[in-house]
Parts: sequence; structure tokens; C-alpha cells
Amino acid sequence: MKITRVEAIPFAIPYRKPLRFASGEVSAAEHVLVRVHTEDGIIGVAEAPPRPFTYGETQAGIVAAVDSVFAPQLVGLSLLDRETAHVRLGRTVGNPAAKSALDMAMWDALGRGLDVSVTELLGGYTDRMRVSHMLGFDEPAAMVAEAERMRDTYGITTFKVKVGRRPVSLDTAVVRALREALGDAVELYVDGNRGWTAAESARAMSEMADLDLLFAEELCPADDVLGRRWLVRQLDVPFIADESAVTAADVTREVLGGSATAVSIKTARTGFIRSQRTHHLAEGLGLEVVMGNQIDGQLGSLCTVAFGAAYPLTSRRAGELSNFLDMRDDLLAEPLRISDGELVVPPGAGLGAELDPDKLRHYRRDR
Ligand code: MUC
Ligand code: MG
Repeated sequence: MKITRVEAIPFAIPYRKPLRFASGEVSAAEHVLVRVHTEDGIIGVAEAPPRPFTYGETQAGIVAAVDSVFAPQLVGLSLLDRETAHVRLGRTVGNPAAKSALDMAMWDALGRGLDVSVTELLGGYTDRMRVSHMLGFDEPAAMVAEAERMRDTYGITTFKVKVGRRPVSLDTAVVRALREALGDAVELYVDGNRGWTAAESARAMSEMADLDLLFAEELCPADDVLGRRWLVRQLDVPFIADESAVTAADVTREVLGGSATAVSIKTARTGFIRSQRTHHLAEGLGLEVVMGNQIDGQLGSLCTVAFGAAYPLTSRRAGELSNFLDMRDDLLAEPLRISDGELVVPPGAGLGAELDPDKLRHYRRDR
């Protein structure tokens, strides 16, 4: 169970079409594959998606942080030393995706070593989640067409609509067009990625009051403390803290301060060990939880479903598990499949992921 080596491998896989939202745009999965090796020959894997527009990390920065700062702190630890690993990684501020991939690769290796799945190790509540699909910026007709394709092909009936930064009237027109085309059977919620002001958010939410939205997420900057509290007080749907609440301490601050009433847990930025802390806190505070997406590939989506399926609270709502569908290819030998609107945790130890060595050779950028 002793960790002998840690690798950080940059890779790039193009998207079929860019995903656009208020805080940025992604047109290729330029992620970092993390591999944790043990003395028994077990290899745990996870991926780190850099999101510079939110957390400041870059692909090259993640590789450098793992190689020069984090790997030396983990080599020699046992896979069971999860809290020690957490403390050691925590000595360096920031770097959420790098730390998370290391933590999740350790859990994957631990599951493989014990021959149990990560979902079972974490809580083992169920083996699947309903899937929510995130719709990036486009014209209303194109966003409706994408949602219809996701519903008809994969059975997905929950959609997160990206809003913010564009004219409010365009965003509200999109949400109205989606409701009209898809009917009452689908769940819709909006995510502003901090792109509106508090006043624009209030106006948009009142214009959409008849559209039966499930949630509103991060519509305006959390730094506008009073504006945001003013907004959240007047909403009649839960307001999800995403970028504003990365740590459990952030969630406490946002929720007790009246700036959020629900939380997005993203394994890409809190791994499993810190996601557990946020989950337990959310349960204690009575918050709704959505398993969010940091525009993950298939390996990242596996991590999200592994965690989300582990607990009743995290598997209650549809999880954001489908954005890998926008990628032209991926690293897994057996691609993930969404059907009947669900993603099932693959059978097998750890995360249940096997990488395709040819694909890794093809997409890695370091040789
Ligand atoms: C989301 O929920 O905001 C967009 C940027 C990012 O970091 O995650 C996505 C989805
Ligand atoms: Mg969000």
C-alpha cells in the first residue's frame, strides 16, 4: 500500500464544439492525468482539469506543482494515510484540481488494492445517478436542439442552462424556448458563472418566474456581498454556491452569511476527502447538493458519479455528468455510456476505469 511514485501527464483531446459560458470557454480538454503507483504494483488514476478563469491553475502549472511540490510529500505514505496526505497537500495554498486528482488517484488505488469500488469505500448508497446536461451559450434554437438531442439519444431530462454576461433578454429567451419545446417533464436550472449583477439577476429571475426553475447557481459575484444577500433573500428557489464555495469553510461562510442556500460539489476541485467534508456539512445544514461538473472528461465524470452515488444527499438530484460527450475522444478503454438518463458506476475495483494505452500515447503531450 506504500506510494512509490506519482506521475503527472499532460494530455489534450479536442472538443467537437467549444463550450462557452460567462466566465470562459473550453475548446479542448487540456487536462493532466495523475497516476499514483504503489510498491505492490497498483496504479491509481484520476484527471485534473485546469480552469484558469476560476482557480488560476494551468496545465503546465498542475504538472509542475505535482512533480515539484506534491509528489515528494506523498511518496512513502500508505494509501490509508489519507488524512496525512490531506494535511501535507494543504500546506500549499490553492491548486485545487492538482490536489484533488492526487487524492482521487489514491482512493482509486486503495479500492483496487482492497478489491472494492470507491463508491463502496465512501458510503456505497447506490450504483447510479441521474444525469444533468449543461447547455453552453448559443442561439436559442441551437440550445433547444441540443437539449432535444440529449433527451432523445440519452434520456436526459435535467438541463443546466448557462446564462450571464450576454443580454439578459437573450438568456431568458433561451430558458423560455427550452421550457416551451421540452414541456413540464424536464428539470431546468440556470448558472450565471458570476456574469450578471445582483440587479440583473433579480430582473432575470422575475422574468422567468413562470418557468418552474429548479435552482439558480452563482448568478452574480459573491464579492458583491450585500447585493448577493439581497438577491438570495428574494428568490423562491435554492441558490447554489459554486465558484464561491470551494472549501467546507467557504460553504459555511456563504450559507451563514445568507449568500447561498445550496451547494455544488465538484470532485475535480475537492477530490473525495474534501468533498466528504462539504457533503457532511451540507447534510448538517440541510442544504440541497448538486454534483457539479468542471468540464470533466470521462475519468473525471467517473470520479463525480463514484462520489455522488455514495450518499443519499448527493444522488438525490441529477449530477452534471455528460460534458464528456462534447469531446472527440477520451482515454478510457471502455467509454462511459449514459442511457435512460442515468450513468451507472462501472463494476470493478476502485473507480472501475481502465485506460487505453494507445489513446494515452496518442494524446499525451510530454513525449
Ligand atoms: C459550472 O458549473 O460553472 C464552468 C466553469 C467551471 O469551472 O465549471 C463549469 C461549470
Ligand atoms: Mg457553476
